[in-house]
Amino acid sequence: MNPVTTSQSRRLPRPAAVPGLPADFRWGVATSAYQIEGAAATDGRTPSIWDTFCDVPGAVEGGDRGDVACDHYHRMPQDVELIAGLGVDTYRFSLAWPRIQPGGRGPANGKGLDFYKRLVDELQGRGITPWITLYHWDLPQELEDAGGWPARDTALRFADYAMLAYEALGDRVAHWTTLNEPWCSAMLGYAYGVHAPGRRNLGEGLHAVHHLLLGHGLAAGRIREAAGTNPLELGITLNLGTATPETGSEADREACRRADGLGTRLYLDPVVHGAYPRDVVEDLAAQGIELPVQEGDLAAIATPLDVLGVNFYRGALFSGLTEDGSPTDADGLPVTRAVERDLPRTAMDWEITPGELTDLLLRLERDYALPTVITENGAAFDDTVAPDGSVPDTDRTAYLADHIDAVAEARARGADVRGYFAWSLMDNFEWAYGYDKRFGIVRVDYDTQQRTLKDSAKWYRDTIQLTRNARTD
Ligand code: IFM
Repeated sequence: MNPVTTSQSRRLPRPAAVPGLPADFRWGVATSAYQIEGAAATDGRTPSIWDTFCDVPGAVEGGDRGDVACDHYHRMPQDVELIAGLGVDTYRFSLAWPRIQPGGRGPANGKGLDFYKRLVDELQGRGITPWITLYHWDLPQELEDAGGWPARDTALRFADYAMLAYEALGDRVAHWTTLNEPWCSAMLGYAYGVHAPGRRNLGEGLHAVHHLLLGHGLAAGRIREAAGTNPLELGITLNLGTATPETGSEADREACRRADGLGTRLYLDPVVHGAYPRDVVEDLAAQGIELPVQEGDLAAIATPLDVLGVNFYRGALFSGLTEDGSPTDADGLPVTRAVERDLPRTAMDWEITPGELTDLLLRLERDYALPTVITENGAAFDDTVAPDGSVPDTDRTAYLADHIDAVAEARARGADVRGYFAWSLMDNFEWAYGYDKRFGIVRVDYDTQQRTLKDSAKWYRDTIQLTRNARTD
């Protein structure tokens, strides 16, 4: 087992100006609705697939659920004050579809929208730019009952919901992200069953991919049309990594092609270039899976975007052989195996690979040429609270420092990276891991709902300020 870093394993980095970041570089923090809001049955909100999934015994660590979470729904003004205190210019949050359009069909729920209008007011009153994500995994349960993302109709429902949200908030909010991490929605939710709704069927997972992308494209097209000449920065956020071959062998390079194909190109090729990657389509066909593409879908999916949101946590090394050297697995399929490296890890057991963020950003620039913003980056560690109440999270601070340096390095080498948002503003409901895994730069005491700035939050605040002050342009 490789080392999980501990709070003692690194020295606390000193805040310093990050060279090479432009004056208009965006600094932010990010959250999502189900992970922080709580108030699951308040003001007309109906259950999402995550409320249902949390009822399944064993689905979520400790039987945790999002009913209360960080109680952000009731503590929103104080939380915005907290955000303002960090000196960030942007706050990325998601709208809860079952709050805005209970059941996923029909008119908007005024009370649900009011919450987000108040949030936008609070943010803008403090000079913070709201950055909205329309879908961060909380599909209304009624739509899952009608077939979920493997069903085409869900894409149409999503576009309708997106318009309800845009009509209510588009006059004041310019930054819109359609989906957060469709790979997770589709593959973790429908193929591997470890996220809501917990289905385990590869074919359904791939149908979900297409309908998520279709929903993205339909929503993007309608938002762009409705925006007219109003300011609009429209994008999608993908979870992206790097795939490095363990050796120069043909088998390892093929494993990387497959990993990159299913993890990156399956999303970015249609979104940016209007076509699914041929090699991935062929690999899927060999497994009897066909993407349910209809006439006009790819044109919709390729609606022009202004920005690509990149969520980066780690890169990976791949082998095309099993541990005992076989090129095929038990089903006779070619092996795509992530190989463990002797690298420090986070509490999620994820390898820490900041240099691979630079590699990723340069590759995105080369192959897709869209401006990027790091819409999530951060780490879970097992925090300790010191006797004086402080949280000396040296490892998280070092993780942030190394990844921000990696962003600056990518910029210096030509990648058009325009912002960095730390995941997450505060500890929250980490999906199937429940509340055990803490990603926040602000600690949440779930018994009292008290928020405490961790050392990483203070470091982030000071780094942003020093970087801004150092600018001469
Ligand atoms: O907490 C999640 C977030 O909801 C989506 N991106 C990854 C984070 C850490 O697992």
